[in-house]
Amino acid sequence: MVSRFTTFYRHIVEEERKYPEATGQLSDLLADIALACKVISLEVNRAGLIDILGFTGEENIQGEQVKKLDVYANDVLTNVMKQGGHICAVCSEEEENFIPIDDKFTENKYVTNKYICHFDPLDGSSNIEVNVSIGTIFSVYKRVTSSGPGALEDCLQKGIHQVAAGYVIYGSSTVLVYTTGKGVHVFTLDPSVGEFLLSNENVTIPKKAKTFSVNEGNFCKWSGGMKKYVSYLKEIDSETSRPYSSRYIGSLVADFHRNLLYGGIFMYPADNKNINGKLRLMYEANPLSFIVEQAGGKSSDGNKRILDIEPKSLHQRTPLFIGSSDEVTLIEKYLSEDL
Ligand code: AHM
Ligand code: MG
Repeated sequence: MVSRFTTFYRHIVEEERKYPEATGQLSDLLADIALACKVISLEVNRAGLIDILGFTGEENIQGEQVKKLDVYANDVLTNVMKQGGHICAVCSEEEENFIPIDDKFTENKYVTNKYICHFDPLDGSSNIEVNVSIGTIFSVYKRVTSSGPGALEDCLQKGIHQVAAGYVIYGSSTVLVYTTGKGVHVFTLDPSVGEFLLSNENVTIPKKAKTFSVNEGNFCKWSGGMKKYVSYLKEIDSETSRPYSSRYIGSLVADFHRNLLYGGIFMYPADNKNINGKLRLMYEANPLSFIVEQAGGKSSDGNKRILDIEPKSLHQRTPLFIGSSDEVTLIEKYLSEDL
């Protein structure tokens, strides 16, 4: 039963307690991410008021140097991660290279930082300045090296090895969704107490979709299979509830979240200009794929499971088809007929 007073921290600690070997580092790391996102949420809400949008390097009315929101979000997350002392490297969509972090020395001994964190600090950049929902996406892996600052091999792991993933949407309210591989849980920020409170536990995505989310402006650049599939979704057929509704915000987190709750498919395919699509494997596709699978949905690059892709570089792009499982299976079929 959903309790009004289950905070995010209490939820993750209770999950971790089920594992006697757990040290608590993962709970603390996730709590640090939630803290950073609360700070970002405040700034997103204040952005219009204090006139900081889009003015990197300029002064605000208090005469302080101000930053663009995406730079601000990146700095907040990176600093909180560095201070927390649970991770040996941070990888951000905003940074070209990963940032290695050394082990910490406390109580006269070195403590190995066990985790790696990837994040897209402020996803939906084209919506930042127009007051449309944006979000933060995060993903956590266990290191594969034994100690010291993290190395590239720690950062470049397949999505299947994630130990936690989630996102925060800064919308009509601020919502945090996470998984540690034991279901998908949703929390809503109560600004009066400053806590994320549990609003929905063990969320599952409907198997069938009624909506599709894609940037149809790119239609002329798509492959034949992709064009046929989207045309199929728009045909009339009462048995399969077609035509589907089209919903596209242009913020992946917001489009994904709606589809997660109501059923739907989000697509960002390859096209003849971007042969690997637009979205990033490590910062966007992998974390959302972990979540969708935990919710009973499916995620694919059009041909194979996203979580099985061997990453070659931190900023690698991938086509993405994610959401209700029946729909993702069907688009894979359409795309295979392209070959
Ligand atoms: P960003 O990380 O620069 O914000 O880009 C990712 C965003 C996603 O949130 C969204 O799904 C997609 O880009 C929208 O792209 P487009 O404007 O090409 O439809
Ligand atoms: Mg992004």
